[in-house]
Amino acid sequence: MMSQGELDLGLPSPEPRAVAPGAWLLPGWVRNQDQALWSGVQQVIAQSPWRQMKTPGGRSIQVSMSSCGDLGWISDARGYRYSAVDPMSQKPWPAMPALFFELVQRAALRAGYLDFSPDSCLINRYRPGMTMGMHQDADEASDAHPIVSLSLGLDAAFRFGSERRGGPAQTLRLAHGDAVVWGGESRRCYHGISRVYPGHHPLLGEHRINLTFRRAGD
Ligand code: MD3
Ligand code: FE
Repeated sequence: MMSQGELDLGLPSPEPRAVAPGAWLLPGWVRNQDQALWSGVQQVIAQSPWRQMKTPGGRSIQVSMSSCGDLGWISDARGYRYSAVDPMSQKPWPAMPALFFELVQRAALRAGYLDFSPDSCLINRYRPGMTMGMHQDADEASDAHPIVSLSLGLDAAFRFGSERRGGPAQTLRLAHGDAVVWGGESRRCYHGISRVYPGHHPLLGEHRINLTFRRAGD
């Protein structure tokens, strides 16, 4: 029985699968909320549209991006950083939908991270053929907090290595509805997307969408 006032998110509670020290895969964690998540993404995109940002070196990033929450990750000629305003509109990013926060905080809790409160959600959109090169996430104020990622749509091959560039790496296939919590020792490991599998997803069509939640500010 649910107690009064409790929200039934219909969550499956899969056993977390250890993928690296401090990192946990929660298979299908958000599969039952996929439509609500997608409508949340569309609401964000209505205010802060998909865009292809430029690297500091002037190349166009293939993956289309947007953000919600207090801080959004941006890249331009001046570098990589978090910004409180969307450079396209000069206005604050859309608020993070309460459902996003809830699902992700619960995922972190399930993986053993007790007080994760993300202030940033980067939304990445891939098509088959797009990749994201191996990199570290190092633009956040502190690495004490985990990062939580949610995958929707087409499957992807996710590569993760060690804290050293070019060290040994493993591949994890991420599917629609999967959550991954990256904390502790895994927080600074190199990672990237080596492949998005072609196909047609009933909700997302020819796309993979990844939502990455971080505590970027203090
Ligand atoms: C492991 N995005 O936006 S999410 C990124 O699927 C990014 O769009 C990928 O890497 C994507 O920076 C991967 C999973 C992820 C995110 C951050 C991590 C894994 C991580 C940070 C440290 C270790
Ligand atoms: Fe990353």
